[in-house]
Amino acid sequence: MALPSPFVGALVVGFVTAIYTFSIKLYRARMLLINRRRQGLPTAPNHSFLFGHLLYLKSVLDRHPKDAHYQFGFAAIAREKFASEGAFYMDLWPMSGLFLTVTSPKVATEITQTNPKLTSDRPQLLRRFLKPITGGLTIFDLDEKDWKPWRAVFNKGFHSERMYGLVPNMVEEVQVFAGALRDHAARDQLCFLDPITLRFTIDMIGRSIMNTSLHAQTGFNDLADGMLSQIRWHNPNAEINPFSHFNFVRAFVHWKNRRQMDRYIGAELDRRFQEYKSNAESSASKSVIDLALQEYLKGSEKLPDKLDPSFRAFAIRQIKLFIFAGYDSTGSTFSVTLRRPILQTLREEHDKVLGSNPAAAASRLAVEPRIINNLPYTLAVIKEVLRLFPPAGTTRAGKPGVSVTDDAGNALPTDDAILWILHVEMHNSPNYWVRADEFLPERWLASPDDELYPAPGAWRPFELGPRNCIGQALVLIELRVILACLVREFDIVPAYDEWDRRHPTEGVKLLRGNPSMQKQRPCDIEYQTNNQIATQPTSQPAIREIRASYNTESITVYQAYNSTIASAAVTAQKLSASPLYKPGRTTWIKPSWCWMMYRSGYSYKDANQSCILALKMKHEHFATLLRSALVAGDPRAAKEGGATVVQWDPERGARLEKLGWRSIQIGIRGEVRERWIEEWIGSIEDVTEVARGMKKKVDEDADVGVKELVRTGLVPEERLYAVERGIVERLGMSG
Ligand SMILES: *[C@@H]1O[C@H](CO)[C@@H](O)[C@H](O)[C@H]1NC(C)=O
Ligand SMILES: *[C@@H]1O[C@H](CO)[C@@H](O)[C@H](O)[C@H]1NC(C)=O
Ligand SMILES: *[C@@H]1O[C@H](CO)[C@@H](O)[C@H](O)[C@H]1NC(C)=O
Ligand SMILES: CC(=O)N[C@H]1CO[C@H](CO)[C@@H](O)[C@@H]1O
Repeated sequence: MALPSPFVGALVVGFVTAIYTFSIKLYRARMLLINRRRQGLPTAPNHSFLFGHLLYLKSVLDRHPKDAHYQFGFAAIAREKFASEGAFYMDLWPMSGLFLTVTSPKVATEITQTNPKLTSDRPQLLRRFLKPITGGLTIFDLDEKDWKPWRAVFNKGFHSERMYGLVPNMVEEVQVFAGALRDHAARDQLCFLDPITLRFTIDMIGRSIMNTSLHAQTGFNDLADGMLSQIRWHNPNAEINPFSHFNFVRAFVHWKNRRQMDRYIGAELDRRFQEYKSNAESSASKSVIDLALQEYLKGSEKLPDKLDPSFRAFAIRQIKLFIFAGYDSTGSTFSVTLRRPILQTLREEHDKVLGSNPAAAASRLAVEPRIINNLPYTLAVIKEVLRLFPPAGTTRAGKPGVSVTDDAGNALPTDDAILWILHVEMHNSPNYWVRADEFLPERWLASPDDELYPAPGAWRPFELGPRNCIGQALVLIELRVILACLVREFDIVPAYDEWDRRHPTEGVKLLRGNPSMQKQRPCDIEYQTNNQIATQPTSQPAIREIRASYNTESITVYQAYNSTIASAAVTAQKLSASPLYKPGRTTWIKPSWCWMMYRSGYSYKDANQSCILALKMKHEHFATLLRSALVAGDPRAAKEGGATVVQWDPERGARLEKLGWRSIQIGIRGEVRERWIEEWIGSIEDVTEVARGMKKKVDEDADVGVKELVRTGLVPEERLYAVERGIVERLGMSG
């Protein structure tokens, strides 16, 4: 009996080869570190031949809170073992490779500013980290030769003088954000600042980079929500863990989001290009992409019909990178700033420079953007926050034969190493800062003979040298605008202790005695006492706008049915579950709760409408519905085969009284109706009891208002829901 020996033979040979290759690589990786240790250079302790420093790193990380970024583990090693060198090697092969972690400003200066062999090239590792977000190379991770011309194209767009022209647009977004904070303040509940800040940041970036309103704060948008999903699915450990790429679900989600974002940005670019072509001189927008486009096309004899595909593809990736990087730095910085307790001096400066009425600050900034340069203390606060909480570190690729000199005078070869400048430790180290742990904006206003005066090169949140952050002027302007508009209206109080009391967990909670290094901790937003804005009524809605209850996942709409149909639908989580369910030619949905109450008489009016169902839909499905919709009676409906109609009925109050504006009713018919019923309804909930509870409360308490009903959960909170620019007119909202 003969075995299929050639096959087994091949298998054995393959296996032996794999082991052999692995062993050679392992040996080579480990010897890199061992050789450096033998030369007496600073290398992390507890190196193992099999695992390198992976187990050691794990044992250090185990001393930290679970949700802390791994950079804090590196920071702990730097502080405990290598304070006098300011740099050390660590062997993380096969996860990444040999790291040379740098915390000394002197070494960092050599790497990013003074040694031309090191200043410009990024390690491969960074590409692995960014690829899921951007889909390819950008000016952030290109090698020097390819990077230079692109940087020049984008430099023009980010020139600080131009940035002031963007302030009026920024102010508009800040107003929307202030509205969200006001909602939270009125509700008097703990909330997470990060999700609202993140959407706000995306809107800010949309305005400044693309001159577009993305409405991420108030509704669904392909680009904004694609990026948010991308970030949710992004694995920050991808930098040190190549195996994270074997998650196929993640790979699919990333691919899908990327396609969705690319399409959106691509269409926007094409529009800009056509605008530019039709009138190159008058293009008024100062947004980064417009200026980059002008710079790129400058000097072309004759403009091509279509945007050059290679520029287009690069610009798409680049814009995604700006959004990602901007969200990370602006969002987190500002989130931390607002949480600082000592804001009194800041408020006094704003009173003095912007006038004593906080409500007037926004309009003042919009007409006089350069006034932010008269806010030195505000800038000092921002710098101090960026010192204590730097948003990122930086990396460069080591080069054969090139060394750097550490604080103890050792020459450290950079060959084969990833050079990582660790801002968190450099910015917080008592070696380089006086009273390093204290939040002291004064140090940024100190004179050079003051001991608080910062040491040169020790503050590098935007890095220094040729590959510094291209967006730094934008970020510093944005943050000042935000603080100037908001600090006098709100107090944002961290509620970490209360959170921990309510959600007790095992394990370490504090990082260097400080909880605010971690994300996802809630806070309490309150109005600043004696505030003049707080007493103003919130503005009245426009005559026609969509208001709905929604979150990042879905939007809620209502319908009423009789009990047979409703209970079958809830049980099966399918609207058509009951055989008695016979939708009419048109089935109407409604995002306004009070209008549903009016239509169904709080569920008491009509036995056929005695059960109120809340149907949740994904934003993308809701957006698809609206895209094909027309106002009832629009003559275009006949031509297009009119699947969906909308109607604007007078909105109702809690007592079903008519209000001065209108709310939308959407009638779904034809094939779309089938899709909606079968595929687009995400979940079905019977909310009849809420309707009846509301009626009871309204009947019993003549004084109760909507705000109180919202607070007690009898009326869902409905907020402005922005629609895509292109369909405003079709929906009859432009008049
Ligand atoms: C490192 O090794 C020493 C002894 O060689 C041991 O005492 C110590 O616990 C180890 N530390 C870590 C973090 O593994
Ligand atoms: C609900 O409506 C269906 C058809 O419209 C009817 O056959 C059924 O009896 C009704 N159920 C109740 C409880 O009224
Ligand atoms: C409820 O609907 C059914 C079927 O459409 C109809 O026959 C019946 O009269 C309706 N009942 C009421 C109270 O309107
Ligand atoms: C949506 C948006 O921000 N549009 C702006 C584009 O740029 C022009 C010129 O600066 C502004 O007037 C628009 O408001």
